[in-house]
Amino acid sequence: MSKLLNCDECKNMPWQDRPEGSFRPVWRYSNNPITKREYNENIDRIFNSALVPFDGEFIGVFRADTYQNRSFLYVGHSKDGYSIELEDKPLVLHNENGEVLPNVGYSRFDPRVIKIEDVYYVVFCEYTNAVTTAIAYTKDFKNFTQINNPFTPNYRNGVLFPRKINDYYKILLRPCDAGNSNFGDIYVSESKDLHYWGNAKLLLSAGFSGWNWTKIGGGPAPIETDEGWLILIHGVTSTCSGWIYSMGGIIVDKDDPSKVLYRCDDFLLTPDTDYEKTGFTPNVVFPTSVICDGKTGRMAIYYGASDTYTGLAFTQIDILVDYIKKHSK
Ligand code: BMA
Repeated sequence: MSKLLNCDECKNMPWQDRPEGSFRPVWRYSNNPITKREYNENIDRIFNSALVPFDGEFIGVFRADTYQNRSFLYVGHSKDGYSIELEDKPLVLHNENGEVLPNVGYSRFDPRVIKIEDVYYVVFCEYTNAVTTAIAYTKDFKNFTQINNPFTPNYRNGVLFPRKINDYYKILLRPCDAGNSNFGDIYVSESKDLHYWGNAKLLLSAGFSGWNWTKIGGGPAPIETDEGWLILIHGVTSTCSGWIYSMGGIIVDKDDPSKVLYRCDDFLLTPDTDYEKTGFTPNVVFPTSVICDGKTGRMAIYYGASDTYTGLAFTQIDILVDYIKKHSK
């Protein structure tokens, strides 16, 4: 029976038992999606967002797209992990010199929130001159400081590991297509101080199975288990009717996370319901955060559905790890 490591108890996390007769490793919340369209007069769609336990409730950073199709980051609150209330205004980011960074409204999206010791890091895609990965940090979700340019352009889907490994912060990065490079593979890089990154190693290439022929990218923060780091990813395949985004999973070595131990050949979740198949971008399941309960091994996975809604799905660490190992090639 696999176990979660370094994971606190989370008594009030959202949960539903696996439906009777189901043989799939991940099951959807029966009342999905948890965010609906037309949230308020400014925000049309909330998706690809990240929640964490905070003061007995939940808090997070949410991607909110407007009626002009611009993306903003908002802090949001949830008492129960199901209903979400966004703050009135987008979050404000200061750079390390204390200056407010301009928020032009098409430039910040797909946040992940990762707690390392007592600091919450928000890793997100930022579009200024070109798209890249940005890192901001906060302790209170009121004051956010953004690290000054840790990466050159063309890094996407950055995800920090939730603790240092052998004294180094580690990050998963998925470079973008530059026309002549391998499009959509995941690398792992390391840093002593979160500012200067290096020693990048290829972790995983797209195309290891039919659901990820086109590209892959990191999902929620890696989850520590007694088998190694469990990493949920998204994978994209190309069809006659366009791209399909699914969720998959791998397990990597606990001391050297560039070493893949298990690589699940099957997708874990793929678009199937109306809210995943129709919306602003059809056929998208895009996992971005997981709340875990260290006591029971329960996991609640938040994912963007069709770039329009927030979906919630459940699994249990022993079921998921067993499935990944059994279907690994
Ligand atoms: C990716 C990102 C995500 C989006 C996904 C599907 O490249 O832009 O924000 O959810 O495509 O459109």
